[in-house]
Amino acid sequence: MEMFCYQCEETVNGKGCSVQGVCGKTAEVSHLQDVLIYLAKGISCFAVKAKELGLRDEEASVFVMESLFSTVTNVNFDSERIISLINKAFKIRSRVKSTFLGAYKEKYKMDFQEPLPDAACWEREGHYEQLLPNAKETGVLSQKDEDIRSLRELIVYGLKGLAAYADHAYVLGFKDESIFDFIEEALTATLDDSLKTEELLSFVIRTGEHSVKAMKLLDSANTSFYGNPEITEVFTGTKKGPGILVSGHDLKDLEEILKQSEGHGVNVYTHGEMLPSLAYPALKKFKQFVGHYGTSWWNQQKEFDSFNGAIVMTTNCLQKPKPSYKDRIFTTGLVAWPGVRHIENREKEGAKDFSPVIEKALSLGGLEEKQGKTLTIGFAHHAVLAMADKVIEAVRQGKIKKFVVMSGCDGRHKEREHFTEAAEKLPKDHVILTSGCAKFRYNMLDLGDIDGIIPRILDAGQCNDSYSWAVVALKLKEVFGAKDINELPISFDIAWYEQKAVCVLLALLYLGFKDIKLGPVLPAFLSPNVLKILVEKFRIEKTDIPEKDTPGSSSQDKTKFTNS
Ligand code: SF4
Ligand code: SF3
Repeated sequence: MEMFCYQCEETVNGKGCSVQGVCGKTAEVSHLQDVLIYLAKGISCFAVKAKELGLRDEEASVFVMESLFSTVTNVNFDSERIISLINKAFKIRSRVKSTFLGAYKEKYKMDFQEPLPDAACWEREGHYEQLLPNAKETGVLSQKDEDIRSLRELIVYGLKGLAAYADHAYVLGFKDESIFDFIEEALTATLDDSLKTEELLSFVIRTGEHSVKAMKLLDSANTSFYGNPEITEVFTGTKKGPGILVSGHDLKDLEEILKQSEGHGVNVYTHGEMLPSLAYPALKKFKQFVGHYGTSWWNQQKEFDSFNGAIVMTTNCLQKPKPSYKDRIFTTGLVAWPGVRHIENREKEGAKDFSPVIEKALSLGGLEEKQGKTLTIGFAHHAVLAMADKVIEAVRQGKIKKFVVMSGCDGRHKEREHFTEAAEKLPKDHVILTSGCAKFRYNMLDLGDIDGIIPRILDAGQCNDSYSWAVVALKLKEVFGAKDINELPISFDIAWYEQKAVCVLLALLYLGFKDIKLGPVLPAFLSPNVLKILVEKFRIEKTDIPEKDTPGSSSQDKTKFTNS
């Protein structure tokens, strides 16, 4: 069965996965995800029209958001789960449609007559037999114009990342209706054949605008619930005894695991993107929350194999579980793998039941004591702004010549060694601002500090905490009275893998940053013409490896903020 997906950095030959995903996605799952996104667009089309008549359907908006999130790379690999989402999508689309048609008739005393896009009408309800033979009609390649396809997919992938962040905030009770509205408006725009390059480009930038909103919303949700991250030393070895390893980005899942495992004699560790949770006061207070184990997602098969405890994947990035740990890994939320035990969603006010995870950890005999290096984390905007005077003084005195934002994702490609080498080679007066799992390429390096006060690697947290670097940049702009944010001594070398990084990139473009380096390779979904536009408008460049390009070695001299 053929498929087509080119949404992530590891796509086959930098062109597209057409037989099976490098990520482990089967052709069947790929087709089903295409159908789900198509139906989410159809729901959005009616939701936008219903809102014009003053009618909102929050359940539909949340469903659209979660459908987008479910199709982010390395989230859901389970056909049965996606089919149940598809069947729900048909029901929701039909409900939103009849709400709209009824309200229209009542208002205008006539039936709605305008033509509708295919995604609003496409009907293949049922199981594989009905869905799969027709799924190609809904896929990426159904759009024949490669530039329109490229812009539409750029919007959809940005929306996927944005939806993931908005969903994490929603789980904590934080929502912003303007984000729901934009997601639906933008998905509808990707069905509109009258929209050409300029109009679609404006949706690309507006996706960046709403990405900033979503990251800000999630920042408010996380800090309201768990406090502002504090500068924290993290143990990266293991303690003797039973353990649970929690990976992904969902802090509420982690909080419930910590509450439920208290007093059971089980230690809890973070993996991958969960590392920053050890800096939140309301999470780090748990005595059994002992530290961090391992590195980033793509090392999980090796690292989970040697972690003799229970493992919970709260979001991406999940890889195919090896038989050696398949019976001790659990998924939850939107994450799924066929045959892997899933912790079901919470009912309204209640908590998820993580007792099977705790029982599994206790049954395994536990881990051995192992030493590990200490990591210092917790440099989100609150902590960095608290030491703003010192940072500004260091810039004025020329002790810090440049900040290099090296945020984003990690991945398997060998070219990513560039980020380690680049971090090692940076001049001693350059400070790395990091967030996301990209940091695992250099966060164990001893890069020292500036004046014994400011570490040369400041880790703000998860990929969504890239928001912190926007806050810090805007503060520096204000303090130094810069007219343009690009005058600041900040450069960007963004590592991308999946669609959350697309959301972060679009957020930076919306904020006006230029000369962003993106690597290790440029997205396959950017057609030559669309890439040309992005290069002309935003001066985006591919990260060069490595002698030609040391991050921070921008052609522009940005040293005018020093006193000397
Ligand atoms: Fe391929 Fe990436 Fe799509 Fe997976 S998400 S099928 S690796 S392009
Ligand atoms: Fe990493 Fe998946 Fe993107 Fe949250 S865990 S940054 S790749």
